[in-house]
Amino acid sequence: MKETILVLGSNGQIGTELVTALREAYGSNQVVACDIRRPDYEIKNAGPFEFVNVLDKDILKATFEKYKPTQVYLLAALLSATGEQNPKLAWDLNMNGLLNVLDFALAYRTAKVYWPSSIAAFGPNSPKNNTPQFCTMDPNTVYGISKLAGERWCEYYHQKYNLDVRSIRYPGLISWKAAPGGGTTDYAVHIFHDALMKNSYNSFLSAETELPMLYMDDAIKGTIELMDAPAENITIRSSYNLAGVSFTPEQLGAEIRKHLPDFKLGYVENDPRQAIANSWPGSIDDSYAVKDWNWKPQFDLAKMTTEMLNNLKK
Ligand code: AKB
Repeated sequence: MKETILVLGSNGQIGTELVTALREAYGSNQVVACDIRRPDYEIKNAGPFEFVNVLDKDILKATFEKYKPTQVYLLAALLSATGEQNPKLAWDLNMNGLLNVLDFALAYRTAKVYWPSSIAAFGPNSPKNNTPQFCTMDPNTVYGISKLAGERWCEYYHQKYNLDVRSIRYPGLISWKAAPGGGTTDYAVHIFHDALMKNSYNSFLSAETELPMLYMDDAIKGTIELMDAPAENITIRSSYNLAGVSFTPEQLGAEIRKHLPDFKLGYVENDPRQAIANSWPGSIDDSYAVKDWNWKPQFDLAKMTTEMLNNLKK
């Protein structure tokens, strides 16, 4: 069957690379990039683009009507740090955007829906190390609350209406092609840019703050592998834990110093993102993803650091 794929929120950190990967796999014209703004970068394998605000039901409906998508990826969201600056907007976009898409996916018989959750769905009373798939989840950011609620809605639509919705709890995502947009893990991208430009960086998270992270190539690979897995293998319909590599700012700084020996890493105190990071896991148990769809990341800290520096240098 010929696939037609909508990527909603295509201009963001994930969308930018996911659209390219999906166009390579399915053909440029089969993947419709949708966002509230035109992309300001040159898209490789350019294909169709639509202006879509996921909160505008008329436009969203018209887009489903026009393309009758077989797969939809909903990536439009406000992240953890930006969400705290505008909690009501974060709730509205993250929650109502999801419900609108789930409803149109049902109405237009979309075969598969992808929606990302996050490690932000965990909270201060979740186990910190090797955080399991099932445990106490008490997020204390609006973003985290919306992700946990969204997970419950995804499972609900699957159980009640048999909608094939799939999801991953992304850790911090590290990429060089598109900038991250307002998250707590963004330091791990900014550090590479500043290392190359200024040979120094001031981290807004403290030296010993360990967080789970994933290189973007692995995130895209995992996302497409999950979407390609046979439906009967998918045992988690809320959202899968996914691990890549866990590190602290200090460990990342030491790795960068292997390439740039004079790199200086300083720390900014009292940044509000520290409290958010403190409420999140340090590392993740992703055994369900390993068992259900053979998840295996390709990038460790050393390989990721080399790739980031080499690509940003170009
Ligand atoms: C954020 O920091 O808000 C995101 C996330 C972990 O979901 N990168």
